[in-house]
Amino acid sequence: MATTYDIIILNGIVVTDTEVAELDVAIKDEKIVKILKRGALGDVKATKTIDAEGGYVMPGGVDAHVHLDEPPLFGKGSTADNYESGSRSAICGGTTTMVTFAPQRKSEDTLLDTLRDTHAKAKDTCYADYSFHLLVGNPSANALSEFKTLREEGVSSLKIYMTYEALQLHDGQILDVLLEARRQNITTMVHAENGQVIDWMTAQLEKRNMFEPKYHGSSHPAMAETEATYRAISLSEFIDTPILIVHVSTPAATAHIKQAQDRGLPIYAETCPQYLFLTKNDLDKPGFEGAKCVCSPPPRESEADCDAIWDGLANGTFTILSSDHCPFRYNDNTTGKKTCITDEYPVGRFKYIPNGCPGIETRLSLALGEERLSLTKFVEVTSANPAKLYGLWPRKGGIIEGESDADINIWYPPGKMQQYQLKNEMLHHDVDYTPFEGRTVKQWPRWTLLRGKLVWDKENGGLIGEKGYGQFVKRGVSSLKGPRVKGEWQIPL
Ligand code: DUC
Ligand code: ZN
Ligand code: ZN
Repeated sequence: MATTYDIIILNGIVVTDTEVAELDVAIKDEKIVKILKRGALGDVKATKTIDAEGGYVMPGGVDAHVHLDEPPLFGKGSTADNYESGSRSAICGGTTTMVTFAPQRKSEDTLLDTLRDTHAKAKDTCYADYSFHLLVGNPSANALSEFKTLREEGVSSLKIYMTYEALQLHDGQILDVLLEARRQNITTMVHAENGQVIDWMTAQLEKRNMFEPKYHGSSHPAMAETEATYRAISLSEFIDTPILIVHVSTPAATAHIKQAQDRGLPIYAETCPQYLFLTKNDLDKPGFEGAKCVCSPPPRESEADCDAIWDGLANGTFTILSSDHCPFRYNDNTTGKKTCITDEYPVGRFKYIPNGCPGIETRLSLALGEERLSLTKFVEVTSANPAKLYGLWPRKGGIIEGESDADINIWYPPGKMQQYQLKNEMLHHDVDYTPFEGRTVKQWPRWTLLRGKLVWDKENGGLIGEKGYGQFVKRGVSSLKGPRVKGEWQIPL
């Protein structure tokens, strides 16, 4: 008997990280089961047919840097989005898989409790598929001994910090983490900023009564990122284990990364829309407005910095483009940006502004709409590479017959979508602003599928996916390059 497909997508231009082609796609039981030249599917039966009308058919977005339902870690204030609102916002912007953080605090000795608690926050509430990176605040002997179990539980990456009082590890602790990560085939993400430089600059600025949001930028000089990036690369090279430097913002840090990659080291890098679209001018808005763009590292000096980051995406220095969705409400003086305003400090105190911006819903559209990356590069950095780097490939991030989940974005055919100015009220997060307010939106997913189910239909109801449909996805080992030398690490003599 002939197969009845669940959904067929006809007349699209399929874009993956390696090809752009006129192909039709058939979906059954959550998977992509057939991909044929346009028209070659013939007269098949399908429960639903989508006519892409020449629009791009791309893998669903994979956003590998998302903060949801976190306690205060980066200044005063806690994240506005929980797993429900954050994953809803993800789907409405075409991100079908998100990897969020499970944060272990310095006062805790175990990672497995953190993992269990984070599972409880996400279970039955997500619209998008999800996984977790462990955020290691205390690499105690016990925590290190749990890396093996993390792998068995499908968690193959973790993040560490070189700054923030609540999280900063010293170099010896970083080496402990890297050595055990190497043993267990775990990818370590590093927040590379020199915490002592930031603390020193903060004290200097406060001594001079400089408290406004714009001084957040001055307190995080480019040098603090450049130095820490070089140090992180050096520590990784010493242990010979892969790292990913998160949210890179400066041309100088980018150059260190490129040099390391050119030497064949397994150094990966991430950047984020903040560093493509925002500059110091956004921090320097009148009054307290600049707090909306306080994130770390901060938006840098000028458009030339943004251009260097775009170039790094285009030339492959950056492996992935993530949102670093770290949402805090603006008009909120108990958990949001305004927690730092008091009678004594009417302009706030930049050092207490919670660091982070929302952006899970706008990442794909803003980056695609700019048309500065080739189509295949766009898919590579927003879907395929995050999936490969974090052990989700080929189930996520690709359109591969018989292998990939049917996670798909169908975009508007070029020229068909009416352009508009972005407004926060159009978004689905639980935040009262977007740092990208007023930007021109030139593209948006017209339809989004998650595991074969239509979850977003822009013109007919918008969000039609259901809370709880999103599942935890167990991850394997990174399919990008690992250590250069196999076997146990030996002390270099
Ligand atoms: N680092 C992040 O990755 N997210 C928000 C704050 C920070 O410093
Ligand atoms: Zn960070
Ligand atoms: Zn982050």
